[in-house]
Amino acid sequence: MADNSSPFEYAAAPESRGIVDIKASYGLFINGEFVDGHGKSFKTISPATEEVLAEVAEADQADVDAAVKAARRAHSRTWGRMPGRERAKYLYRIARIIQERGRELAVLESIDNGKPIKESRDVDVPQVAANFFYYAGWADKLEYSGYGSTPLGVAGQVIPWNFPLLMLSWKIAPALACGNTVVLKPAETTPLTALLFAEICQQADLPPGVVNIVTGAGTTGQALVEHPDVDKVAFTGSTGVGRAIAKSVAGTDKKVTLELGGKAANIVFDDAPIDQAVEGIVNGIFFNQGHVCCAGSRLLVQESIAEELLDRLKRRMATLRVGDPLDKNTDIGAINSAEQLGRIRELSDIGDAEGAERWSPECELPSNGFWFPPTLFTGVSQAHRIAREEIFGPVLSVLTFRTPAEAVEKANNTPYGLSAGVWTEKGSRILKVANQLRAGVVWANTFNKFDPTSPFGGYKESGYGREGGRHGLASYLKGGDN
Ligand code: TAP
Repeated sequence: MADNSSPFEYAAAPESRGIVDIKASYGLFINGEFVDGHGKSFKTISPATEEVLAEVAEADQADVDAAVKAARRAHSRTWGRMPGRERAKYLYRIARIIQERGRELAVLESIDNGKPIKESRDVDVPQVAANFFYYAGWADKLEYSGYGSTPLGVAGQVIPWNFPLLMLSWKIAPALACGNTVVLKPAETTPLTALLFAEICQQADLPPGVVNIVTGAGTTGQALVEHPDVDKVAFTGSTGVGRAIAKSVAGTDKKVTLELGGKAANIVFDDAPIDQAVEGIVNGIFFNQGHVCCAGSRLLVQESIAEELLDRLKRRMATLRVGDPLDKNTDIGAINSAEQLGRIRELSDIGDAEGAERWSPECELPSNGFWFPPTLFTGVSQAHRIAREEIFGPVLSVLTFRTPAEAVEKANNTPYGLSAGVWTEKGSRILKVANQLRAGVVWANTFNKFDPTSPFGGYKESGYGREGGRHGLASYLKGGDN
């Protein structure tokens, strides 16, 4: 048996590595307990230093079976029968503990993922708590959701490494509010905060089996989504894996939600407030190292202001600090893995080879760990791979346009359809352009704004189904669409 004592301990020094005590090894969280897996284990490392943080169990088929069984039992015996107002109390309790342990969660997230502490502390963790508060509020009001109030049963949820805790909250909070139980697999490179969340479930006295966490690689995820006793599959990740999952569940009666990739256009018109737009562009592509499915990775700027805007953008980029994720002044942290760094380098090199012009401010990168400087490419045409493919890193492709119609045409010229941004002083133009953009979310004079009350999701190869808001309940109730 794995050690069942708290895997993390508070330490005196706030906002430092000492705030969390990371154990040498972790088991799986099944039926309310940390248990050894039957399979192998893998190492999770700090992307900023490459040091091994912990050895984590890799759940095999037998472990996934045990987790699904525990979830099924909890659904039929406790959670699925519990009145919504009682479920709400647990969700509120979890939300409050997340707030209380916010620093611990933020530090651990930054250590395991590489993201800057000011983002994990001020964006990720507050949003995680907000999602649990929001869906706690729905638990006793499901009859007003428009999708009925009958849960599906057991949800198998698979999440990526870019927002480990936030994606967990997007998945677990609505599922539980609706009366489902869950088995969640975090990404292989970022398992630690999901395991700390498991401990929070214990602390909140959540009935055993309502939340189960199975760590592991893609094969663990595959075993989970293909499990015959899973009623609902919720996946966030790459379009390639999403497609494989859609095929594997075809012909079953499982409901499926897929949140996949993106290649968002951030469109700046000549009447836009330029300084504000520059901040929005920086936030759109450099937030979370650009590891963001809805990142504004294609800047479409109106030709008449392109020179001035790029000039200001470069000056702003030169102020960005790349480095230690735990330093409060860091703007851009570590790239999450060697593999992801390889992908970013490869696509950027392809950008060079295709004739685009690469620019990065001078910045010294740490010698250990995985790093990539904030980068922009000008002279990009729509045919270039850096304008078509998701780079998922701090790399911006800049294209220009002359007319609004051309901007819309270029923005929609992508197999993806997750998000877009529009910068203009004209309200009528915002409404017109937003209507023409084929994207699940369109931000106007802002970017990367999230709120638990707003639905989020894509069109085309960005997936289907919505998470967040009232619409997010549809995926977890019998009366919803998917
Ligand atoms: P993926 O490689 O697709 O991995 C996502 C998750 O699926 C991971 O937990 C992964 O495990 C698991 N997985 C891999 N193969 C699987 C299989 N055959 N069956 C079931 N699960 C499997 O994506 P990623 O590299 O982690 O994340 C980056 C991608 O996610 C980007 O394309 C990005 O756009 C997208 N993303 C989308 C959104 C939304 S909301 N649309 C949000 C965040 C990220 P391992 O960790 O072991 O590989």
